Amino acid sequence: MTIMDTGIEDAYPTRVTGAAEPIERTDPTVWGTEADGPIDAATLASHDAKGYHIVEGLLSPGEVQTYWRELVRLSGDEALKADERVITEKVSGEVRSIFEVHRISALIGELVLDPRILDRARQILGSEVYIHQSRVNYMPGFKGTGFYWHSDFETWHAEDGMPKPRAVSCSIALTDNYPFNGGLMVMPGSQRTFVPCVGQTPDDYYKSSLRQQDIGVPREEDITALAAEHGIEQFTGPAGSALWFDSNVMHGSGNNITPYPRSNIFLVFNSVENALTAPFGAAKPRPPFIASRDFTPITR
Ligand code: 6CS
Ligand code: FE
Repeated sequence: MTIMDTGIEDAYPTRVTGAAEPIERTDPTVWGTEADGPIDAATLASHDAKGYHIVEGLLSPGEVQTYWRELVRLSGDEALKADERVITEKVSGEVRSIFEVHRISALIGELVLDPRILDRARQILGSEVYIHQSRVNYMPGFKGTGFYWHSDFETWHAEDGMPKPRAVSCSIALTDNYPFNGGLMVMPGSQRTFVPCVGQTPDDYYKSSLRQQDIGVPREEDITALAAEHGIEQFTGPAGSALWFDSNVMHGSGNNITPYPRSNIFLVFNSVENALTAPFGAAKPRPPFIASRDFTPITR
């Protein structure tokens, strides 16, 4: 256990030099109960065990069309392209992600307040919640590049100062997610193991890591061990379905060389009882458009 200069105990030391063994997670995956929201007991138990669950048809086909048109509008907005919140693909220069999209787009901002989404987040996290990060990942056809294996919490802990894995992501598919067009792969149950990553965090690392992450990725031997223990499942499903996944579940996606984009909206909810402190593995925190420091609970 390392005591940070802030005096906060670090239960999940990472960005270490030299080898570091995986750590058993000491925090729950599900913090609320069946009585706290719309998720039934069986689904809650499944999320607790696997670290994720899927909601088919979270958005209606009409809503999918509305949000897809919004994504097309955003990616075609030339003025927005100059904004630091827009991340382009390393090779093709096409739009890869747009961060803080719930503030940029009023329409997407409405999703944050939608009870079908907000009430699930509160139930899983067992508290009031706020948006830690929102983004659109476009994963365009032919040229969309994936995201190597990683735990979101490892980065949010090291670079944003998130104390515990008490955050959950809602990934809403706005295009059909097939096995072959860069669909998200997850290791069921892997959220219960924290895999420290080797390597010091470079200054302003986010300026490159959001295009291609090299630091803060697990060693191949750790990925191999996790895959052997948990297997790999893939989130596939029609546009409108949503994947809710724990901040520490090991996940990644391949490149997309098909003509079919795999575009998802990601809303990341953090518990207001898990507010960011000083980074646990970086010299200074990342900017608020990547890791919000407004911990005001979302209220409808
Ligand atoms: O660094 C981050 O916050 C982002 N990186 C990845 C690969 N997933 C989570 C998040 O969007
Ligand atoms: Fe991720």
